[in-house]
Parts: sequence; C-alpha cells; structure tokens
Amino acid sequence: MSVSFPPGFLWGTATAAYQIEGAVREDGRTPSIWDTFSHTPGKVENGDTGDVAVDHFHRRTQDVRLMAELGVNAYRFSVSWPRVQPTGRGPAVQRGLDFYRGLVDDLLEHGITPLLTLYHWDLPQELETAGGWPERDTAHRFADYARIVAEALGDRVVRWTTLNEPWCSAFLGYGSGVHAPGRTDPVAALRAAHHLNLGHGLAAQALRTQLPARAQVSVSINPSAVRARTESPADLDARRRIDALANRVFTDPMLHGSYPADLLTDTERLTDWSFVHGDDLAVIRHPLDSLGINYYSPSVVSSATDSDAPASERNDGHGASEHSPWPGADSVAFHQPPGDVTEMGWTIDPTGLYDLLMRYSREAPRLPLVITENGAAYPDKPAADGSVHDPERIRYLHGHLSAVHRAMADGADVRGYFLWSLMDNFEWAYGYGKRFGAVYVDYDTQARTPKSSARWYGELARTGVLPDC
Ligand code: GBH
Repeated sequence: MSVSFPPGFLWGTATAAYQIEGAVREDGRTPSIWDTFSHTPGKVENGDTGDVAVDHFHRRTQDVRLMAELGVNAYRFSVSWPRVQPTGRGPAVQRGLDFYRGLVDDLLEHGITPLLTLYHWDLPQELETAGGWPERDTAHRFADYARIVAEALGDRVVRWTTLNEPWCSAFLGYGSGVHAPGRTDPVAALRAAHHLNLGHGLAAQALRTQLPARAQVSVSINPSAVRARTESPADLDARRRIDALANRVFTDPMLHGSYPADLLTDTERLTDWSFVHGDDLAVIRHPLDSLGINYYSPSVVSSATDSDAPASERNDGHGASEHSPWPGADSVAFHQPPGDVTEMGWTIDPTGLYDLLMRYSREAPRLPLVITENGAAYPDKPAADGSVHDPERIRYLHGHLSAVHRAMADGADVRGYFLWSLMDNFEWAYGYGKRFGAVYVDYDTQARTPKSSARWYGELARTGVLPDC
C-alpha cells in the first residue's frame, strides 16, 4: 500500500560546507580544523582533503538548478565559519557572506526553503589553537558568529540550526580523535560537550535577539538508537551508560535544563563537571521551534565483562581509533546489529528511526521534529551509457520513510525529511571513497549525474506519495 505525507511537508536534501565547497583559500577564508586535520598525513583515507571537494563554491547556481529540476522543496546547508569570520573573531568578511546570500537567493527564486546550519564541524583553526571547544570562550565566539550571520541573512532565512551533531564534535573530535581536531582526551571531550551545549544556548539567544519573530531556531543531534544485547541487568546498565553519553548529555540540558545525574556519577573519576557554571543550564534550555534528528543505524551494547558473545561479533565502539569516544564507559562492548549493512558497514534498520521519533515526541510533546539527515553509502558506478542505478539506496530510503510515516501515524509530529546527501562529497575521515549522494559526482570532471534514487526521491517530493517498493 502506498502512503501519503501531508501537504507542506519539507522534502529536502542536505550538505555541509567543508564536504562540498572547496575554494578553501578564496576571499579571505582561513583554515578550519578540518583543513588542518585533512592535511595531516594518516588522518583521512587516501590523503583526501576538502581543498576542491565538489567545487560547489563555484557551481552553486547550477547545483540549485539541479535541486529544482529534481523537485525537492527544501535544502539544508551549512555556513563555513572561517569563510565569514576568518580566525573566528572580529568583523565579518563581506564576500564570504555574499556567497551565502547568493545561495539563499538562488534557492528562494526556485521556491526551495533554505535550512541554514551555523556549525557543521569546521571550527576556525585559530580558535582551536586557543583551546577549541574544551575552552569556554569558544561558546561565546560561536554566539558572536551566529549574530553576524543572522544580521546578514535574517531578512531571508527563516529556519536556523545552531549545531550539527555536537556528539561528533565532542567525542569524535576530542575523544577518539577520528575527526578534527584529532585530540584523544576524555576530559577535553566532556568539556567540549558542555561548551557545545553552552554555545548552542548562547547562539540561540543571539539569533532570537537578531532575527524577526517568524524565525525558527533548532539544533540537529545524532541520537543513538541504542539497544541492550540481552535484558540482563548488566547489559541494561551498559545501555543506560551509552544513552547518557550519546543522547541525554545533550537533550537533558537542551530540553530539561539539567545534566543527567547518572552521567555525572559515571564520569566522576574523570571530572567533577565544575566547568558548568551557575547560569549555563538556563541558557542551554532555550525554547526550540523544532528538533533535528540525524539517523543512519542503531547500536547494540552489552556489558564488556559479562558478555558471552564471540569476540568476532564484539567491538569496542571506538571505530578506527584505539581511543574511546565514550568517556567513563570502558565496561561497555558494542556489537554489530543483525541485518544487511551499507558500504559504511552500518546495519540497515529503520526501526531505530521509528523508536527515536516516538521517544522524542513523548519526551518533548509540543516540539516538532525534522529528520535533518538520513541516507546511505553505496559503491555507485556509472553504467556504459553514463546512467547510475542505485536500487539499494532507494530501498534504504523507502524503508526509512515508511518508518517515518508509521511514527507520524502513531502521533509523532514530523515536519520534514532531508536526504543525506544531495550529491557525493568529502565523507570526512573516509575521504571521497564513500558516496552518499542522490546525485553522482565524477571527481575528475565535477560532472553531476542524478542517480535513479534522485529521480525516485524527486517524484516523492513532488507528489508526497511513497509508492510500494
Ligand atoms: C553525519 O554524521 C554527518 O552529519 C554528515 O556530515 C556525514 O557525511 C554523514 O553523517 C554520513 O556519515 O562509528 O561505526 O560506531 C554521522 C556520524 C555515523 C557518527 C555513525 C556515529 C556510529 C557508527 N555518525 N557513527 S560507528
């Protein structure tokens, strides 16, 4: 049975500045931590960098036209902080802001709703040199930057997002070190998490002050759909610990104005959390207009000490790093969830998305939800005639959109869905080897070719009808 989504539903694609723009030295842009990291040997597969990426900085108008041709009605992009405020302090660079003003105008001209994300991981290197997110001052610098962008684009952008996936910034950037800036210090990671929360709250305040009343303020998190391997008390406790470090460390202060008591206890051997100051929690609990949810795959955990799983089915949840992104949770083992995987090795399981949507609709009943990222990497290759067929991606999207529809039928207030990604791009530590795009990019010529999933998704966006698979 085909199902319908409501009129006005946002059907978009998503990207991030460093993954697509290139032009890293143009118009006064200074390096971000991702320029530094990707140019450090051994950090990114194949030595890939975002120097050129998919040259979106020079192809912006053509890329927007492509979106319009596909039929999507929304686009989520991020602003490169070092492009509009080099070094992260002081006055804005007008030509940096002009690029985004031009992008937004192109979108509006085609009736495409822009969703602007202020921070998708590209901290100005100079702020990292001054200590980065583990330092409190970075949160204040972020609020200043938010004010600058709001001043420049507040007349034409309605939907604003502060941070993308603060978990990745804090725990992959400062804990496991597989993301920029590549530090591996569990205390720095926890401090970073708090200062990202604080930066979110301060930036949200700055946006409210600067923007017209119709503006909408949001944040995009990557909550973990974390399950216990068994119902044993030890495995349930492992689940609780990871839920605290993956999810509640952000959503408790943002939605409820407190840090989880169990998290403070779990991490007490590392820190007393005295970096949380008096008013911080009131600042962080800023009323939001929606919550952005990025979802790819669920997690399964158990107690490491209790686990009787064969070692081959176990991993430590560290990814490629010997350092943990889970401070204070050394007693937890991660397991590959059952089911088929994408090229990332991530298990395909739409139930995880359903569960998260239901969880946050219960936890924050009046807060609309937007799926700000969902998608899959596959080893796409053009056929002899140049076309690119990706039936696996269509199946992935179909499964997850069915789960979204089911959650809506069960009461979740979901306002939109953004496919990650508009086009193949720089997949962080994996470089250009992993393709998430609905549009294929030939990295030699920069030619764009919509894959069959792009056609399929455009049709869905135009009709609002999810056909049978
Ligand atoms: C998002 O990150 C990003 O916002 C986006 O820029 C990126 O391109 C996209 O997803 C695709 O990766 O480490 O094996 O235990 C998602 C990052 C991926 C981090 C899943 C946590 C857990 C799986 N998340 N990962 S694993």
